[in-house]
Order: sequence, then C-alpha cells, then structure tokens
Amino acid sequence: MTERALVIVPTYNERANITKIVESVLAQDSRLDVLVVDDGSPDGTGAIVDEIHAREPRVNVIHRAAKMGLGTAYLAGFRWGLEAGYAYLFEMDADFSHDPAHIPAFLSAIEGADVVLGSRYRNGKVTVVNWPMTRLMLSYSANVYARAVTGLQLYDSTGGFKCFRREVLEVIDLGSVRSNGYAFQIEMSFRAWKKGFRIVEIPIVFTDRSEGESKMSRRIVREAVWMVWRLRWWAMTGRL
Ligand SMILES: Nc1nc2c(ncn2[C@@H]2O[C@H](COP(=O)(O)OP(=O)(O)OP(=O)(O)O)[C@@H](O)[C@H]2O)c(=O)[nH]1
Ligand SMILES: [Mg+2]
Repeated sequence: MTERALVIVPTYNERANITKIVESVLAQDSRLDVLVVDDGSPDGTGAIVDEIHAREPRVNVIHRAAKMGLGTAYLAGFRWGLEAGYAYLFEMDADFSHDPAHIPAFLSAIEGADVVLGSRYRNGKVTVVNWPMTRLMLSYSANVYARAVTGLQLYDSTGGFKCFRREVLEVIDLGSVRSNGYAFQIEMSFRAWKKGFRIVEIPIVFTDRSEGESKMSRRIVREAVWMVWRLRWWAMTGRL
C-alpha cells in the first residue's frame, strides 16, 4: 500500500492536546497527513494549528465559525479529503482517547476491508480505561440497543476511531447524513453496511481524556436513541 491517508481530527477547545496529538499521528507512518476541523475554539486551538501548518505541510486545518457538531465537522473533512485525493480517511478524537499508536493496525486491516472500526467491546470484552462505571454502562447499553434496533452486527457502533476507504465515502450520499453526535458513528457504519461494504472491528484500548473538557450532552444521547429507529425505517423504505 503506497497511497496516502488523511487523519481527520475535529476540535473544540483542545489546546492542551492538539500539538501532541498531531505530532503523534505524523510519527506513526509517513503516508499519513492530518486535517483538523476546528469550530472557532475560544481557547485558540485553531490558531495553534495554523502555526503548525506554517511549518509542516502534512497538517491542514478547516476553520468553521462556530460549534456545529462532530458529524458536520467530519462531513466537511471527508469532502476536503476526497477532493484532495486521499485513498483512506480516518476519524479520530483529539483528546488521546484514541491512541495514535493503533493507527498502523488500522492501515494493515484496511487492506482487507472497506471500513475499519476501532472497537472498545470486541467479542464482548471491554477495553476502556478510566471511565466511570455509569458512563461505561451507558455506552455499552447504547451499543446493545443500537444492534437490536438496526441489526448492524458491530460490538462498538458508537465508536469514533475509524478508517474508511475513499470508495465508501464516494458511494454514501454524504449530503443526506442527518446525525451529528454519537448517532453519526452509527449512521455512517449503517449506511456503509447497507451499501454492501465490509466493516471490520479491531480491538483498541480507549482511555478517558485527561486534558480539556468533555462535550458530551444529553441532546447527543437523545439523538442516538431516535436516530437508530429512523435508520431502520429508511432502510425498510428503500431510502438507503
Ligand atoms: N469541530 C468540532 N469538534 C468537536 C465538536 N464537539 C466535539 N468535538 C471534538 O470531537 C472529539 C470528541 O469530543 P469529546 O468532547 O472528547 O467527546 P467524548 O469523547 O464523547 O467525551 P469525553 O471523551 O468524555 O470528553 C474531540 O476531539 C472534540 O474536541 C464540535 O461541535 N465541533
Ligand atoms: Mg473524548
């Protein structure tokens, strides 16, 4: 495999993490570039990435005016990356919950798959570090629920450490993707599955953030609860 891969990192107030995470990604493999999608972070994350970009052409940034959510940030990143000709496009958080050291395993796995998903619950085994029990139970149950409603046979469909072949993102109608929070992860995998693509889960160790603040909200959870039924309905009525 010689083609280039783009690691898309959405950010909102990640100044404590951004420099280190970008450096760490670039060090994993010479085929990797980084695209940060920053939503006008009040803490100046975007300006830090501008400085990195000035000395490191492998790093680019999209500045959006205001906090518009994870899903639309990734969609903007996918469009940019497809336009730029990348063969593989990653989703990754900035907060070190997704350890860049796993990236080489994704690059190997994508050779035999269309989507590679970093899984916290592969084969029912939990690989999450430092989460409170309540958060873990919410996430684990969300996955059992999503699997039951959608039929998507993944252990960790809400996980956000992923690698897509560009063909997947070309075939999915990005303009009709509706969800923006955790549901975005389920929706992307569900759409890929319905289009007949092969999704492979590889084990990752997920560690709770130690720097910066969480953006998780009740609204994001509510969206996921409803969205899985919508996805099922869309699939039943031939809209996917
Ligand atoms: N561009 C952009 N990035 C966002 C937005 N919301 C969250 N992010 C980024 O998306 C990634 C995941 O967000 P987190 O706050 O870590 O959400 P989480 O992983 O569910 O919650 P914790 O790990 O508990 O903090 C991080 O890199 C955030 O900075 C948003 O509205 N716009
Ligand atoms: Mg996080």
